[in-house]
Amino acid sequence: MQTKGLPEQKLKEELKLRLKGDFTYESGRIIGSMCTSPHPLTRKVYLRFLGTNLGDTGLFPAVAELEKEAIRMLGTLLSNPEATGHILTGGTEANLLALWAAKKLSKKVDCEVIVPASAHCSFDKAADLLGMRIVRAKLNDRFQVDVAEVRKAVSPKTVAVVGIAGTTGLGVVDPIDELSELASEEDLYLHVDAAFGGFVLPFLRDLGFTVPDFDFAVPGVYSITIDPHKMGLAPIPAGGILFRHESLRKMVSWDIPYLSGGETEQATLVGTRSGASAIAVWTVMRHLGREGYRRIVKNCMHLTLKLAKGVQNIKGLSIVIQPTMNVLGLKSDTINIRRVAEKLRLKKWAVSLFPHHIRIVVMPHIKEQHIEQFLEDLNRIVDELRG
Ligand code: 0PR
Repeated sequence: MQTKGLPEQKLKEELKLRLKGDFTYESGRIIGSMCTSPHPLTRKVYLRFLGTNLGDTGLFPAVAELEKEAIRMLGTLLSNPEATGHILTGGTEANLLALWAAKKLSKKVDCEVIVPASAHCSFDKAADLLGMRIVRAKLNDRFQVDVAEVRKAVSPKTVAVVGIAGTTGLGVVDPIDELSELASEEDLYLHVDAAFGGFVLPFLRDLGFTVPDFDFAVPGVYSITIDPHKMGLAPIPAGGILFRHESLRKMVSWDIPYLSGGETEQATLVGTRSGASAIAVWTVMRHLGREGYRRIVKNCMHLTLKLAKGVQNIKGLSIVIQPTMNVLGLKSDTINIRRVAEKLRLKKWAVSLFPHHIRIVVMPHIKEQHIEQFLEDLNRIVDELRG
């Protein structure tokens, strides 16, 4: 840090210059990310309440009440208005809290969690931190977790099973009802990671798509991750954890007696946390309503299907699986998909690369013309590589 401070104008100019090379959502070039441009209204409320702290709820009881209401809205969306939980830093923290609650509930020290092979790396981080062994169960040919494999993996040390509603790589939904049956039989905690799918599946169902039960409507589900900073259009950071019963949330709750607002409790990994996130989630959900999200999801799905069709018309390229939501996998049996991704990146398309496929996520900032430009470039690149 220099001794003398710099004036606002100079810093603004410097920031503009320093950051101008980064990608922006508005350009449509971020086509492999699960985040998007926050809804314009959330920008205003976020800034307005930036200093509020949900780590000291005695000082901000009204913000805490809004967080409860936001959780109630999320719970209602996921078939359980009685669910309790918090707005967190993201899906990583939510998945960590779920496994933490499962471990504490089981009272086991030496324990295991079974996750699908497709599970997000946040489960590896959580298991490592919590001293749990993570067991990855194989997928079936539809890229869902194979429930027979999960059954085989159950041991006396197993405390929890995880199902995913919208996998990171392909947006696939695991058979949550079958996992629930298994978990109930074996008396295991079932957590559903709907970080991405939670803000997509209920609206797809409204639109007439066939959506299997994946939420609290399935009786064995103990907790769900749902991230407003993905398809919820809330600013980063805004993840969400929902527990079926308050008693589960209490598993990860700590009494903090000394704060300036008086005695409080924290059931999040972080202590100090901005109330602006919860306020932004509350605001955007009330502003868009079910109808607003339905419209957004309809458009994303329309463009995803258009892209899927376009890809299938390119010789040498195919889709990994018919998309269930606005996530699409691109693969090739004849050309190296890594080379395709490299060339797309050289053309400034920020795609996401998995071991055997390119992942495209058609978020709300992606418009029709972006899909058309992308398909044009993709066509040209595949042509070149085919030689
Ligand atoms: N669960 C699932 C199913 C996820 O896909 C992710 C992240 C998480 C949990 C963890 O969420 P947080 O990152 O909020 O902790 N999925 C994306 C991914 O890793 C996140 C992402 C976001 C990727 C923005 C790229 C990007 O630009 O692929």
